[in-house]
Amino acid sequence: MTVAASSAVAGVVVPWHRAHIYKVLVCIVLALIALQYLSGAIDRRSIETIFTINTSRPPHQHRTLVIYGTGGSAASGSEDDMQDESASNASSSSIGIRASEASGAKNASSIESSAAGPTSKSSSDVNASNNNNNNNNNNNSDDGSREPPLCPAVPPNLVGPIAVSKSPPDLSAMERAFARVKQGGRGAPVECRARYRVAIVVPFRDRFPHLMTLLYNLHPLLLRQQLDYQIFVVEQEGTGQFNRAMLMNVGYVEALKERPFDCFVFHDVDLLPEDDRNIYNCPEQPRHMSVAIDKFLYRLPYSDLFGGVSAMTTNHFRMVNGFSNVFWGWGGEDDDMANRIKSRGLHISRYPANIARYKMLTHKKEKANPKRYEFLKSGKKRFLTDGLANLQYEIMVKKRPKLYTWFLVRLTPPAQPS
Ligand code: NGS
Repeated sequence: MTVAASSAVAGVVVPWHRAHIYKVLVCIVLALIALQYLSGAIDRRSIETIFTINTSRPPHQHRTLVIYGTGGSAASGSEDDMQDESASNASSSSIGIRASEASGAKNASSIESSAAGPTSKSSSDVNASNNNNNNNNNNNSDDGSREPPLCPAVPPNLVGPIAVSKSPPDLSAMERAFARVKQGGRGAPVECRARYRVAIVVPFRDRFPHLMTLLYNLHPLLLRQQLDYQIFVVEQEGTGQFNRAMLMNVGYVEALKERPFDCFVFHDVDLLPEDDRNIYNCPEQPRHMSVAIDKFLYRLPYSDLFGGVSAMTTNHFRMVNGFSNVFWGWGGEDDDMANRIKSRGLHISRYPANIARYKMLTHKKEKANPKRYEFLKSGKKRFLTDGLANLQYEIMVKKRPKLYTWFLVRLTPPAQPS
């Protein structure tokens, strides 16, 4: 309408001018069409969502962040997209704020405003990542009370790179600092309904200082990520060979006895996340999370690595029959899981290496299992029988200190594997 009117006005001037005005109008229309097309294309690509940190921060802390993942329409970007991005962005330095700008102490205080007690949520919410625009209009619960809205796909209080702290305060100070964490190491947002219910399972023995350091770094990050989470520490009793895989299987079984979880993050006690955009949510495909570790100069040692920190949905973990139980001592159990994943037609996904970064705490290396390559080679014929299917253990102690749920477990070695 506006265009037609202005042409008519132009039409009563001189023909020479009219020709020019038409040209200008055609250019404007073409430019508008191009703009519209481009913005649509950006939406469809949806790899990066640019957003500004919560304005409740002091002005000097306002930063614009780029997040890889699922935000608004960005939700339609799959993890595979992210994985593709990781190749092109591995060395990108365009992202986020510097670690020095977000201290551990600041993170701890930002928890206070962003999270508290558990919320209810159906297990189908694991698929919420595929449908992030589906939300919020129908917030009435069965009894008529008003439920909070579904949390945004991109948590609004993320800070990007974080300064890892390797010297946590003593336990009681830490318990006081994390006022929003509930007994047993549970956290969830109060302002919205979490999209994911996530169990964090930490296989453990003999490294209490490492555990404290991990908790000090992990709780604030998980709270900012608006997850409904619980940390389970599964400790192996005795002094025999450590069996990391079996402890993770026990964590899976015991966590599900407490309540339904959409997914599991299996977390070595010595790895500290360096960026809170490394979201601990439920992956469409099994996700290897500790992509870039300082000890390996932030390079992935090999493409099938699934050790360190990894995430799987409850269904996928069940589908692969959990981890193998035959790997006593260091090494091989994660490679066997990678084989299980592939055998089921799944694949390992990853966030970009400039986000999925960790610092490793130093410790004495465990004795490697001399039979690990042999077991790896023969693994395929045990996939159905060795794992959750033949897991045997005894819970010696179960406790709920403030910051985690703790199991002391006696593992029963499975019958001699073939
Ligand atoms: C491989 C191990 C994996 C282990 C990875 C990284 O060699 O279990 O190193 O280990 N595989 C075998 O030994 C067959 S790390 O240096 O991070 O402890 O996860």
